Amino acid sequence: MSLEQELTTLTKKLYGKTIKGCNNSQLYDAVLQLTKDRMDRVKVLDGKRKVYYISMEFLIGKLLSNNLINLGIYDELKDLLEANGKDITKIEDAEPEPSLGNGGLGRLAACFLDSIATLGLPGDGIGLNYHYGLFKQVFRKKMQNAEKNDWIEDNSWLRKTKTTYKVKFGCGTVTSVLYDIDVVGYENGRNKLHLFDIKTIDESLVKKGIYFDKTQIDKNLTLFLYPDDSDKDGNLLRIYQEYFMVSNAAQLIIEEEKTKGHDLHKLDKHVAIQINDTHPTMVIPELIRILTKKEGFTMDEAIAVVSKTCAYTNHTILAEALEKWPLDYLKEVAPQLIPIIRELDKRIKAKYKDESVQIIDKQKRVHMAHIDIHYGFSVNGVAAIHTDILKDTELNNFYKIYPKKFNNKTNGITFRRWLMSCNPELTALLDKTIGTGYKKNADELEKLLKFKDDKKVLDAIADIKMKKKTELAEYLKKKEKVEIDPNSIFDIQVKRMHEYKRQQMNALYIIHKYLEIKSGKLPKRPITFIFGAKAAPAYVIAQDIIHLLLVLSDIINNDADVNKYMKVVMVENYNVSYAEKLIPACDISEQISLASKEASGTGNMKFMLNGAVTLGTSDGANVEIHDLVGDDNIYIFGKDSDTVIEHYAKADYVSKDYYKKSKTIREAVDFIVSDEVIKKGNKKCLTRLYNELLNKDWFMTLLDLEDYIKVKDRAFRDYEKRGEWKKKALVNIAKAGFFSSDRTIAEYNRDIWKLK
Ligand code: 26V
Repeated sequence: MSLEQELTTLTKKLYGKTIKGCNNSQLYDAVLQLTKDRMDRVKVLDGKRKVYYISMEFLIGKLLSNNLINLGIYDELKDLLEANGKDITKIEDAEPEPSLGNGGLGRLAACFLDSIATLGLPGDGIGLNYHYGLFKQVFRKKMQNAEKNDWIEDNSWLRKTKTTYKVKFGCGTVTSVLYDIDVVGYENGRNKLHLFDIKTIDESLVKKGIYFDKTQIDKNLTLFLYPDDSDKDGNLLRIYQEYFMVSNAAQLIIEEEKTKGHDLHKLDKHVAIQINDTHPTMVIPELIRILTKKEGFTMDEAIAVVSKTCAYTNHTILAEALEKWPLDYLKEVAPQLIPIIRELDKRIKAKYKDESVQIIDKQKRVHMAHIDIHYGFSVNGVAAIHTDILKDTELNNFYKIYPKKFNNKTNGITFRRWLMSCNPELTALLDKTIGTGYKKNADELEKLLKFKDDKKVLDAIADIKMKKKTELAEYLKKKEKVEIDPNSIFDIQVKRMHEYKRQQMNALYIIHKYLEIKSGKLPKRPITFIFGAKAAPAYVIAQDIIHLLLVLSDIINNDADVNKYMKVVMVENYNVSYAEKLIPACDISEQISLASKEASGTGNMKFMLNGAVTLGTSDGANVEIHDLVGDDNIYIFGKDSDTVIEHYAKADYVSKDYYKKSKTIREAVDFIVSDEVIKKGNKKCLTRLYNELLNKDWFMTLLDLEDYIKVKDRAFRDYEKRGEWKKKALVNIAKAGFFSSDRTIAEYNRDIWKLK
């Protein structure tokens, strides 16, 4: 059947209408069904060994266009719809964005699933089906409000399966149900994303905003991702979610192995389990428990085989994100795991006296990462500098014990979504200029370097940038009610709101620029500063930074003397779909974390691939971007990670010293609590932020502020040398091939999973 016949049959069946007669939302339903039918026909990937990627988050974004691209029918369908007077992008708009992730870790998991299938490797994701996922961000009175994100519709990518398991908690047993989402690779086979839910979920528990009774586990377990964990009930719920996820994962993996007729004593020959950060760590004791209690293994046998099956990825060195659960909490959630965890701890204590490598510490807290490192076969960081910091500092004592377990896997991004889907214009230009080979082998992007002095190609890239900036300006006008000038420089910082990412430093630059303009020093070209970020609901200072940005945007955008030269836009509810519009339109990519703190970053790679130039610190994958593009094609500033780590070790950073020394810094910081700002904002929030910067500044904003201002001003000046800037854009695109997640996954497979 032709695509046209197939779609018409569906529109007739679903709505009794022709393609022309359907509206966009009806067409979305029909195209969704068509895509699912087509995916059913794609071969299921299999092989000797299979990887299970267990993660609390899968930030998959909308799936329609990605799936159509991977099935190879995007263009055909687009033309068919066009012939019927329909616009495929309008149909894509009808899809709700799944809310199953929070930030980099979750988006990475989604890119990885795409690449695993694209490389033809057998590998499924395992996670949870959060009904309201991560909260929806709404701005009211220039503050962030959190609302539930109701993303699941009757018709969706989720397929309810017959699989159900029992999960036993200290407080009783719940029954799970499994939903699957198919994952098709780019012109390759099919894997699955398994999302577990509970049968007894009760959405009516959520009364207002994102508040609900945290104690009714059998009703609330899969309502939200990262529910507020600032109190004990919140912590417990988090542990319930984690245990629920891994208990289901363990049961599913063992069932699949038995169905295949595999000997569980050889689990490691057929299965690799990738533990995405410490959240799924309990899969280790849970598997050991099942093998010893139900499958007749001795403890030694179970520990040996599980240790050869599980591998751990570390995504952060931030102390507050490294999970250390009180043993009592674990006991309340999963008492059956306690004897296993104690046994694992006992064996380590017998071998090593060093307290820093033990599993249960003196305060009876269980260090989840320590379980992973001792009882897994691989520990990887996510960018070269991050892995070095793990080896040399954070996990040095473990590295000394297990040097061979440590390895680096620099993150990557799927080019299907972050180039082909979000920037079809650039994709078409690349196809025409260097051929289509780069889609399967991203290194071929380097062929573009031959055109570094080709005015036609350079202008074509610049024209595409202008088109994407114009499209974004139109979108922001509708969505955020703000008018921005596509001829201005688009300077963009989009990522989770966190002090270590230093959005507050960008805000201080903006204040500095505002004061300069007020005093008559005008920039050559207007600048549009764009932010997008959600702050964890319990993270007060992060909320304050959002407030400051919204207040600045109000003051600046409404000041007739200034708004000709600069504007500030904080977009509401930044998510994957927003990223797909912002990233292709960006000129300057802000990657300004305090060196040593951003494990990798992946936004930096997406911006680069779309021809933006990075303004960043020597942190995470910025370091590798710098190495690839060279000094001329990136703007690096600030203190390096060694210096920062030394400041922490010596505890000698005093932000007030920097404030006292520099008039520029003083003026910018003081402005936060000036009458002008307080008048437009909330005094308590702004004063709290001011005091934080002045008296604590844990992430050393003021340390790098002057250098940031200097280098950022240089970047803005260089933007005026248009010919040279266009070359920078071209080099960034050409060198982005290394950051394809196909490369990353090939490395995971070569060094860790060994699937084929
Ligand atoms: C996030 C949150 C946010 C809400 C409150 C509780 C909580 C606990 C844990 C986490 C996970 C943080 C780990 C994370 O997302 N790391 C990021 O991983 C990316 C992929 O490797 C990497 O590019 C980023 O640099 C790193 O920050």
